[in-house]
Amino acid sequence: WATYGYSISEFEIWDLPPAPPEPTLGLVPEPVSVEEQDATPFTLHQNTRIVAIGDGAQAPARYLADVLRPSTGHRLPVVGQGWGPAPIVIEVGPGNGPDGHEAEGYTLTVAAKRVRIGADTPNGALNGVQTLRQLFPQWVEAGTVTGAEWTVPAVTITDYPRFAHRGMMLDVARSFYPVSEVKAYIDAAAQFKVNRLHLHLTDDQGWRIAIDNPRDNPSGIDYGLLTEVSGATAMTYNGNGQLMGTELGLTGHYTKADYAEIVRHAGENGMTVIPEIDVPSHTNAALHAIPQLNTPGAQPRPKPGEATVPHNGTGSVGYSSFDAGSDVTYEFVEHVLTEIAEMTPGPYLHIGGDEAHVTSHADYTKMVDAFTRSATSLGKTVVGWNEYAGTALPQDKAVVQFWNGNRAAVAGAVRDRGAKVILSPAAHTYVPQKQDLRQPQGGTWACGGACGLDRHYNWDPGTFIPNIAESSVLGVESALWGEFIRRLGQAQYYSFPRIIATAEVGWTPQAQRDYGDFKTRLAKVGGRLTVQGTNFFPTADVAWL
Ligand code: TNX
Repeated sequence: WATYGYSISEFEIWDLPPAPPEPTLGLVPEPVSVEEQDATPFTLHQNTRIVAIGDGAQAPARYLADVLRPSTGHRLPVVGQGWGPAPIVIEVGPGNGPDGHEAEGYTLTVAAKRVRIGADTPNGALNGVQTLRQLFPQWVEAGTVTGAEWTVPAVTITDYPRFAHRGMMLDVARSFYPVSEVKAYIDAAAQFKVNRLHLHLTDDQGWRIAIDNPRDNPSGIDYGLLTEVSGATAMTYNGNGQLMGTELGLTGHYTKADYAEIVRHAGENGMTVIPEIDVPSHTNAALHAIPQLNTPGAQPRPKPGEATVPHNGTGSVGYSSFDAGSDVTYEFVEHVLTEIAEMTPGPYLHIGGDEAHVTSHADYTKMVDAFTRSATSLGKTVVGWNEYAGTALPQDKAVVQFWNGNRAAVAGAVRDRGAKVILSPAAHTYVPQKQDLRQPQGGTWACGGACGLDRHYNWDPGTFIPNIAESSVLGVESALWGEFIRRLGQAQYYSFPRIIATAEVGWTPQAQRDYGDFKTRLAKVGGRLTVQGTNFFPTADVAWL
């Protein structure tokens, strides 16, 4: 065969049908322990009941019913004790979940005549619900009644997360996402047990959250201008010349009721909302809207009333700064953080602190220290990007979110200040970095080329920052920045399936993780995403079913 210049084996590979997929339950993230039983599967029937036992079992039970009803067409009543034949039982309360993993652990047993989810907490039970959901045929994700046989294989599962924080960040500042799109983004990620929603609410190009005026308002600031002026702006064009701005309706803001609705919907999906007010840089939108924030003599940039932001409508960063020498800066940030703290039930306040390229180090430290004190005195745990790691963080009460740069400084904050760490390393979690060079938008700086699914999967959060204990790592977070990406469909096309990899990185024990195995399970998940209408990039090295 040497004469023909190719080998027979190569030739044969082209002629063979694709290898049959390996049998897999298709569970993602991979649970800690799964035992498949050689037994009769459970079948969901027209008269199956969902039995909720214990305080807090109602919500996960209703969540399951909401998932199963549209496609099965069954009534699936959620009832209390006293069940009929072959029920699905969800039991919440002390001793029902795996010991030592009370916060989010669960057990799931499926037998011919009974399904049982046991957990200590409602969020643990919800995790069990998400696993059970993946054990149904993919048609369960359909929005209309579908004639499938609703069987679930007999299994015994014990499961809990490696890390408490499995987050996703959505940049709603560069381009606005209406509440309905935020909810859909939540829904798609929640099925993979993502449990934190970090909202990047403010940046140079827009201010997305309503702030009321305080009673005591020394500088006479009209906080309503934040959303009136800078809720009406957005990025105009991205670095690739793609239209991003007002013309596409990508402006807007959340009223307090909108924000409360996002918090409620997130909570229903087991997610805590982490609001970010990015200061002291990334503040052009605030400077634009509030004249008093500008250094005396300086022009508010750009002028109020302009529909888009001509000053740097593209993607550059770090060109704006608050004035460290002005009292208005501190008065403003204190009030904004007070309002955000009031409307946020979760324990965190994110103050940004990234890329202050035009702020002197002294000014940066002075401002960030004051903002940290404000957040802390409001009873919240302050979070900031890793640039703030060297500032006066409160002892044992601060969180540093790493994205790029100095890992030793993060280790220093852990050692000296007892800080905890969220990991969003750009090469492993940044959604707007292209996952394949065929993706038209997005950047390539983090990986010197595409940041493929393998890059998002193959890393260990436990050892990523040298010289810190794994117990100092809260977890991982995927980050969807908005300079290239806008609207739900595109957001999903760039985040999926890599966000699923991040979910597994945060959940599954390191020793159990294997990229090849992940891809086999993910191939099956692709069908579910398609049926439910979640957009995703069909990664080339996954044999999508
Ligand atoms: C840096 S990552 C930023 C963002 C950009 C992102 C992507 C971080 C903390 N700040 O302002 O959107 O790069 O270009």
